[in-house]
Amino acid sequence: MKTFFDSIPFVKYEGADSKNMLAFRHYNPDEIIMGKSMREHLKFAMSYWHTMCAEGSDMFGVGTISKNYGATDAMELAKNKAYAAMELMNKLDIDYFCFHDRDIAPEGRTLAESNERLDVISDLLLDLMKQNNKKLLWGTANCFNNPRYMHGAGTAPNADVFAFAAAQIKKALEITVKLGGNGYVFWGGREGYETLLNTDMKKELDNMAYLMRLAVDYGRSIGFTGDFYIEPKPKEPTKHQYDFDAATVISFLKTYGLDKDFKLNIEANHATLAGHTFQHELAVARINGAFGSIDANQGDMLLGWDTDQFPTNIYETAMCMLEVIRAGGFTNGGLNFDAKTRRGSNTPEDIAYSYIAGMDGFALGLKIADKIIKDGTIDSFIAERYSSYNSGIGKKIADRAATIAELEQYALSMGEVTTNISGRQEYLENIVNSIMFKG
Ligand code: XLS
Ligand code: CA
Ligand code: CA
Repeated sequence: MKTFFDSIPFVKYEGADSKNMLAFRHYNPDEIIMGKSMREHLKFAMSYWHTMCAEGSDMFGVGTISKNYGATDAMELAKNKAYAAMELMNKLDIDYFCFHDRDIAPEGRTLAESNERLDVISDLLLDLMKQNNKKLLWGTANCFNNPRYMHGAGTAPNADVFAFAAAQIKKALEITVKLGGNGYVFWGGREGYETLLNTDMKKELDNMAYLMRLAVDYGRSIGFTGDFYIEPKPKEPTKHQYDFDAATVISFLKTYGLDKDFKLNIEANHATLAGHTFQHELAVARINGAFGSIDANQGDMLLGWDTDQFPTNIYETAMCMLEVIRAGGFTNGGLNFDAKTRRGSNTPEDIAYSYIAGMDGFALGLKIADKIIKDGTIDSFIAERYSSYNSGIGKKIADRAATIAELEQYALSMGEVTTNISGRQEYLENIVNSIMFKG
């Protein structure tokens, strides 16, 4: 097999004391935690778009790292990328990847040509996946990059654009099924609006839901048994993204009867852009039975845009893994590193350092979440905090057996509430610190 990452070794677990920064300190794939290996708990995936494609350009400058893999034409590039992807995943011990249609094969002059290119590259990927024991976590269609999608895809005011998007999604679903993917993502790229002076919001939402319904029906008809996901994001590129946050998306799914087929793909950076914590978004998904998959990254609290940084904040990974465990773990989903190295981190080794940091970050998060659960203080504190619902008037409320007149009678005879107790936030924060850090 052609090789492209000669400076990156096969990364192995060496333990917390290792000085080798091209080794895992905490991610020990075979270590058993709560009855499952870390590999099974974490289900790491590589994002094809950032890792294999993006060259570090931003609106102030061109790329700083080449991702042309020695190719001289677009299809050779796509093929070399597929080989390079396998090599990198092997070296980093990553089992899964995620892609947009246009990440794996370049768009052609016509839809037919684009589809032929997808056939060629997906044939190659299928072979390479078998040889290298790699799996597709989820696929998606890039319905936001091409100028045709300037006003949206499923929400476009132009029916021809809607039809084109539907055709593109149909093909992306076929490729996802062909490669054995267990997930298909809708991230609403340009599904939103800038001004109501030119927008019929109701028509756009109705159309977006209809496109999803068409995708579900077609996907199921060709044997896709996995999960469809919506990935919430509040802004960027449009001012008002329709899939603002988990609660908004769940309400949309229920309104349009799509909640049986769709779960959520929660991205950390999108959560914070919506003014929520990552943990909040995961909890909203979980309590609504919509927890599906995760785009693992982090934003910068000082920047108001989607920086897609590799996740190294251990408080965040720990609280995330606590939610994943509470949700019963991943089924079809996993942890996709929708993350990129900073523009100034521009060598192949930086890609390895970044993934190692992210994987170790989540391995530590998993271990800490396990300790928090075993320690039990947090869970029993929460249970105790609501214990007034276990007896007396509280039990009646919990059983939904109280009348409002009875509650009035109870309140009148009580006089004033004298039973409120401290929420002990700082005490609990210190408990978490004492579990995380032994000094
Ligand atoms: C962009 C999104 C995107 C989706 C897949 O902000 O994170 O990359 O994950 O289309
Ligand atoms: Ca994402
Ligand atoms: Ca993002």
